[in-house]
Amino acid sequence: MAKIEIVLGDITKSQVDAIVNAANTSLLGGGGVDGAIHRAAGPALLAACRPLNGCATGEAKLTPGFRLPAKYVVHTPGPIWRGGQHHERTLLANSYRNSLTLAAAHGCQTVAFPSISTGVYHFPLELAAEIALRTLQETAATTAKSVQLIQIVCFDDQTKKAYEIALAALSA
Ligand code: AR6
Repeated sequence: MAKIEIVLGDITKSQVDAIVNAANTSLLGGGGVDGAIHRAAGPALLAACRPLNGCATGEAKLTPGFRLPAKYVVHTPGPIWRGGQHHERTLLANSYRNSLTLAAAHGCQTVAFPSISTGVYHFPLELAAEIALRTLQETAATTAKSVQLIQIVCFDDQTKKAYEIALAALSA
């Protein structure tokens, strides 16, 4: 069973087999964690993303990590929060499930995730943390059994606290 760890930091520095990118459906880069990953990986990452022809919300596509310490980047567009009645919860769960399953299919044993959709996409943080951890735990127990370590890399203390609380609730 995979261990789930909540850490504070910059995901572009993560020494794991795969990092997950909170992308948009174009897969052609953006701000936030997406911008940071593209800057750190170098221009070859954009060149690898172009022929993928984008990605639907909740789906996932994989590229090499290029200059990153991680071997792979799994790109997933999370949902934009539009009030909660537009399948946002299901789509966010899909992003986590599909990303972890794709990384596992490429032999990844260690995978790092950012807090998908809780930045400019405005998904409520506490709800996102609960969905993320429940989905990752379920997926690790079923379709991604080879994964040993899942890290949630939080960029600020408030995000870290929300995931710690959600993890404690899940383990209780
Ligand atoms: N390492 C870890 N987490 C980070 C980093 C980093 N280097 N930089 C930011 N975060 P966001 P979204 C955190 O807005 O809400 C992009 O333009 C950030 O503080 O990056 O899914 C895409 O192209 C927040 O907690 O992603 C899309 O258009 C979390 O990552 C759109 O933003 C997610 O914030 C996706 O929006």
